[in-house]
Amino acid sequence: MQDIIHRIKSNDHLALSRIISKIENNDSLPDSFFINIYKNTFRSIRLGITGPPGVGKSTLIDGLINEILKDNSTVGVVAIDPTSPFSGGSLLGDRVRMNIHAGDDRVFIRSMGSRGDLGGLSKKAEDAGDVIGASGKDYIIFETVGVGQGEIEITNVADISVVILSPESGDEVQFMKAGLLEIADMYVINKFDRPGGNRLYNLINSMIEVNTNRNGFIPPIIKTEANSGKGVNDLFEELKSHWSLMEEKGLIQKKRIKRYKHRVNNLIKDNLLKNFWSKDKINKLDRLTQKIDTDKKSPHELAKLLLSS
Ligand SMILES: Nc1nc2c(ncn2[C@@H]2O[C@H](COP(=O)(O)OP(=O)(O)OP(=O)(O)O)[C@@H](O)[C@H]2O)c(=O)[nH]1
Ligand SMILES: [Mg+2]
Repeated sequence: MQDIIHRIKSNDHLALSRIISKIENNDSLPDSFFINIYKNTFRSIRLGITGPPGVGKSTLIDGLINEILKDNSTVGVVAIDPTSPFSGGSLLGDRVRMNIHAGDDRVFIRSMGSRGDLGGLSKKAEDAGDVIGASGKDYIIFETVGVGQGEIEITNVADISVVILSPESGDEVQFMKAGLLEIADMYVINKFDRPGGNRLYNLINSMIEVNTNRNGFIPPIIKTEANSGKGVNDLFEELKSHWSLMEEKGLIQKKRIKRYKHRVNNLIKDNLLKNFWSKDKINKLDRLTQKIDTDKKSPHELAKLLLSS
């Protein structure tokens, strides 16, 4: 373990990949691993990029990677696919990107599938973020397809959440209803070359106004054409200044504390549950649930019984 920790801290991408596979597969890593790397994890800026399928998230992230490199910084990308039970290491598009940057120790790209467990995915993403952070990357970008509640939770792993929409996605209102309006620190209208960009801009603008963002400032809206690269530099500059502004107002710290508490809470929950379910209790649950038809015992009663046994 000491060896792999050392390799991660020296930015060995193979070691990063190995450990992230373990995280993805639910192979338990000792607490000492996370304790050991923690001090190296929090200098990275964590960006969440969320939006409907096909809106141009990956293309935009490619552009951001170039901007980050031009800025003499380094980056790790985690593409999270909640729809795929497992990624096998990479999604098709991401594999292409990985090849482009293969051998470049400034860029680490990785996909993660859900293994059918959306709830656990944000924990995995957060752990993977820590591993990448420990390698010393300046930025960590999480790409997630956002349509439902589970995905929104994933966006909570970021310091800044960017919501991407496009004029052609057509489901932008639906999408906003799903709660993304509450989490967006910034909006991007990608595919601005397509008709309807201005209409979408006005729509988002009016929705932001009625919602007056919880932290007293209005999320910017950036227009991009990711496949030609237009606007990508504006987006990067805006991200940097938004980061400074949020940090100055203590909002990054606030988010990080919230995330920290959430993680502690989940770790305690996992730990308590693991200790709770002894063989005896599992057997007891199996036995008692055989007779639910005749016993008519409510789940509440059964839970109480197990808790007190
Ligand atoms: N016209 C136009 N097409 C774009 C633009 N940006 C991306 N595309 C195209 O849109 C398609 C989807 O782009 P991706 O970057 O894969 O989109 P995504 O949001 O990552 O997709 P998923 O990860 O599958 O949800 C590709 O064919 C891109 O070339 C743009 O600004 N304008
Ligand atoms: Mg993508």
